[in-house]
Amino acid sequence: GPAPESSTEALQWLADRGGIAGHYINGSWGPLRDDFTTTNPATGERLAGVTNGTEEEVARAVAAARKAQPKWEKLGGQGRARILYAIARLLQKHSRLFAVMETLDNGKPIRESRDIDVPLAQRHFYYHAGMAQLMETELPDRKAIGVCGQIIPWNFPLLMLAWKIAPALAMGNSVVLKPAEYTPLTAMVFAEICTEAGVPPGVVNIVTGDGSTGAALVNSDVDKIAFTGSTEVGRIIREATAGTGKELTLELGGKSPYIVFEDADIDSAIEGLVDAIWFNQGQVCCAGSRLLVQEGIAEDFYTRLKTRMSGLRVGDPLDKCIDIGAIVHPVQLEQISKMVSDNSEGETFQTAAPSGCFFPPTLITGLHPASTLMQEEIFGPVLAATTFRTPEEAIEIANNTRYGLAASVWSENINLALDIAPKLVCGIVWINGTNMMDAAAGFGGVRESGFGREGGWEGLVAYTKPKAKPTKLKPIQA
Ligand code: TXE
Repeated sequence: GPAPESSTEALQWLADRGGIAGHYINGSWGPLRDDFTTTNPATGERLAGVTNGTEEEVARAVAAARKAQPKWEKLGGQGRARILYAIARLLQKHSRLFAVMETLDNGKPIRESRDIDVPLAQRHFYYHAGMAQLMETELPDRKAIGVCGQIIPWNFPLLMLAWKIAPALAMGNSVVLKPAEYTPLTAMVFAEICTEAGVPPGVVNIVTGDGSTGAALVNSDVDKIAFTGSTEVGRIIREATAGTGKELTLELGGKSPYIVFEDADIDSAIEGLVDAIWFNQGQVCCAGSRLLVQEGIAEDFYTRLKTRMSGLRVGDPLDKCIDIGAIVHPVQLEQISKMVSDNSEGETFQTAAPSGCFFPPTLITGLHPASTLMQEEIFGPVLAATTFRTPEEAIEIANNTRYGLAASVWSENINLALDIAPKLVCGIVWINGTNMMDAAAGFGGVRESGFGREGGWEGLVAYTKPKAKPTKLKPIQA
């Protein structure tokens, strides 16, 4: 097959910058300290030192954002659109560097970072460049929120950054973004293209660090917090912001059902599952991690699924033929292994994986809907399966969860699919498809999966606040 993608350019890029990831505040770098290390999970090699942002450093970034925001808002939609377009074009120009850096830092297959993460991030900036002008025409009675604190996870480092920064900037806000501690590197490359794109100093600030830096950002003088990550930390942030007047959006965990009826196109449903649970090693908030198959086809479906699983290649993420790369971090690997080995229920089928920070594609069938593996987010390449008899039972099992992010329904009977979709308690339902995302569609959940939408109209409005305007109604004449 083709040779693995070379890491030379990305490693040189890091070496040229002293091998340290740190803050980008008010358009300049620093301080840069080697407080902890970010590694390549596929090899265990150190990639860079990372600065653990202090309260004082976070405050400095927020102050820079505060100072820059009014002028950025006054620049108007046209002016902001021009800069968002420039960012999108630079994402394209440096797409190889972004893709390789993402794969090195996160462990995801280069095929995915190159064909999915980077193009979608780029599309997000193009889309929001177009939307920047809406403030003046379609949303005249709204204004920017001000300074937005944004905290993102490690599963889609660049894409989550794009989801957060593009709409905020389009609507005239300035931002302080904290990448996840495991994956700060593409945010560094992004900061550099902000300078190149002519983003005014202070409009985009990046502060690196762990949860303590995130907590400092939550407690700082920001006007809004936008968070994507675990439900547990989401709860802490909701408590910390309660009563402060800070706006909040939370995009949290999930345990999304993948429902296959006996009249489904089985080949498509199986290919869909590869995307639903084995894309990005299953480290996807909307992963189709609960398989519900109609009883009559279950045995046949599992047999064909196992054959397909055996064809998935697990290994070096820089190899262009690899389907499944490394788990982001040994701590995460340990968590996945423990959840699977602690479980004594059901029947487990597993393919092979190399030694190191890898986990094989896993299918566990015959689980009770209330079992731990059917209820808890595993956040790994592990599919938990059960069967159902009737559509009513499918709905009941699907909704038997504390989460509510996404769902996928597979049936050739469109009346059945359309009848079921609105009965599923979640933010997104895909019919005969899965994991479809677009900058123009609002993404988000209900229940413990969070609230607020990212992308689309709702995502834009979430970065604005109402502005009082004289009413158009005529006063009542006495
Ligand atoms: O998430 P955290 P972790 C789930 C998944 C995974 C688990 C733990 O099940 O196994 O969460 O992952 C920052 N105040 N998801 O520990 O801790 C942190 O530095 C403010 C689902 O990585 O939630 C990082 O930048 N910020 C998920 C971000 O929060 C804090 C994606 C997310 O980290 C903080 C990732 C605090 N007190 C994990 N503590 C999804 N829904 O997509 C941590 N952070």
